[in-house]
Amino acid sequence: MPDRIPPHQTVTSGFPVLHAGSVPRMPGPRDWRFAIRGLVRRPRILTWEDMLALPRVRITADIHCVTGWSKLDVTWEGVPTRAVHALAGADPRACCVMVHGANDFSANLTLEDFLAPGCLFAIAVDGRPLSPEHGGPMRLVVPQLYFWKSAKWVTGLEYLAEERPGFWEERGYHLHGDPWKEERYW
Ligand SMILES: Nc1nc2c(c(=O)[nH]1)N[C@H]1C(S)=C(S)[C@@H](COP(=O)(O)O)O[C@H]1N2
Ligand SMILES: [Mo]
Repeated sequence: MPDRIPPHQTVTSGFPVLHAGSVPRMPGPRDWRFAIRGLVRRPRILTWEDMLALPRVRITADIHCVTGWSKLDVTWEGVPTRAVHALAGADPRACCVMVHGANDFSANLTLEDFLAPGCLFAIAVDGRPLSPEHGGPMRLVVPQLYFWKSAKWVTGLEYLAEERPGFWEERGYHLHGDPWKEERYW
């Protein structure tokens, strides 16, 4: 499958757990919140109920981690990023988003990448609810980029007029992160 595995990646059958810091204790369904702010016409705070009322999709995609492992055919279920985006009414000046996660995590994305087909806020993987280690109750999944962009334990979304580096990007990871171009570090 030479066309399927990006350069210098090795396929694994396991599902490694990787993140900075420790697994946060996330609020339960009654207290969980997701803030949409920045350059939007309708800033808002979504509850878990609000999120679950949005459309759902299921996608199957490959994971490529910048540390060199790839995992093929992972099925994710959740809310398409486009559905969340539609709620906010982005200002035309917004080019980018910062996706925020617990423990001050963040990942920057252009709107084009954030809204690419297959991008979703996942609540389940391979038919089971997301475990806390893998970002439960909800994580972002951006299948076309290295997996560090797929923020776990999401808490919100910020629309920006200029791209700004997120957590790993500030620590030397590439601003974009295309595995096919090996945009690993900069
Ligand atoms: N909140 C948060 N999300 C994060 C990270 C992190 O440190 N904090 N690390 C990223 C990195 S570097 C990787 S490789 C993937 C790992 O996801 P997994 O533990 O489900 O395999 O999560 C990404 N999302
Ligand atoms: Mo990573």
